[in-house]
Amino acid sequence: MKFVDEVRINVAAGKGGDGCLSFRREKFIEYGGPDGGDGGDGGSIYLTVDPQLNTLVDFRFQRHFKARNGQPGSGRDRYGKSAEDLEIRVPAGTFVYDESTDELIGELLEPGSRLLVAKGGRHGMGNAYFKSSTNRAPRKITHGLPGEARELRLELKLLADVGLVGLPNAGKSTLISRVSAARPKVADYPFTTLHPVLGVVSLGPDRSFVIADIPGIIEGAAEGAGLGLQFLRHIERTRLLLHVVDVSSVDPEREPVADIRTVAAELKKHSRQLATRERWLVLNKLDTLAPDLRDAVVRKIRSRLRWKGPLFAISGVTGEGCHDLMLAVEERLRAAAEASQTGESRA
Ligand SMILES: Nc1nc2c(ncn2[C@@H]2O[C@H](COP(=O)(O)OP(=O)(O)OP(=O)(O)O)[C@@H](O)[C@H]2O)c(=O)[nH]1
Ligand SMILES: [Mg+2]
Repeated sequence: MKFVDEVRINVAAGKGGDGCLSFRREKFIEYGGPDGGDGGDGGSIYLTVDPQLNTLVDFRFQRHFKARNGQPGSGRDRYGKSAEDLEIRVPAGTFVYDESTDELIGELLEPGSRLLVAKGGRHGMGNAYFKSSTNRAPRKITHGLPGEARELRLELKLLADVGLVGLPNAGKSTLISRVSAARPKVADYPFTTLHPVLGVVSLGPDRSFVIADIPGIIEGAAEGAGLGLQFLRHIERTRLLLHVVDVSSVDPEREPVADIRTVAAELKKHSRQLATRERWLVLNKLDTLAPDLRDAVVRKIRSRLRWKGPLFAISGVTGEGCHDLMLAVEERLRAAAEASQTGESRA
């Protein structure tokens, strides 16, 4: 069971620009004084919180970060330009460790937090700097210093955005394996999943969310039947539930509808909070139905339940409909996050 998202990244700050060795050369001035300027500072690297992010998966696409070097100084007392600092965006709740020493460098808990992780090298001095009353023509300069470089380990304690609920064998673990890197055990007997498993669904940079696979729920679970409802606390803080339903071999006249009601009733017994949480129906194992029957089965379930909410028909085994479902989930989560943000800023 892994509740922690973890990545290793390399950061290298920029080197300071060297000081310049130069003397004024102008017509009619024979011994011009030193005019070599100082270099610029190398860019530093900071981590900052981006409230839109909720996982570290984007670091799978990019692991190496390098800030620019400072420019060297030049003649005529011109300073080199300092390099801009580099900001790396991470989700709130990220803990930052130095990988080689295991030292906790800092934590980024709230929007606005900023942490220096690699300091840029200091600039070198040009020879103009070393001019003095005793040395009017110094040939001395200093070099810019190297920037700090290190390997960081970022850790984020994951909170699930989406919870999978359903009867045992409905195909919850199959679905999470299909859409994320999580690999819970899948088997054709009930209660294969004994502990919640989290997976990160990544649809591209800045478009990811966390999904939780939990054990199946059966009738009487609130009273302790099966594995009980204890594990539901793991999905208490999700925004959305995907209710996975097996529509395969069972009699389409009645079973899926009864199954759906059973799970809904148990959720209600557990907490009002979960019972009223936004819940989408995911009719699974579509591949087992003859193509010309599928529409009818889906329509029948919808009408018998008088279901007004979102409903998807998928196959976790063939993958049919899974990507579209994830896209819709991501869109919904994004809209919810934006709505709560504007709500907050108005408050
Ligand atoms: N044909 C077909 N079989 C599926 C599909 N999804 C899951 N299965 C099968 O259904 C059985 C149960 O799948 P799981 O993913 O373990 O179900 P679960 O909901 O996680 O079950 P528990 O962990 O016991 O609650 C396995 O034999 C799967 O191969 C599907 O889309 N089509
Ligand atoms: Mg399972």
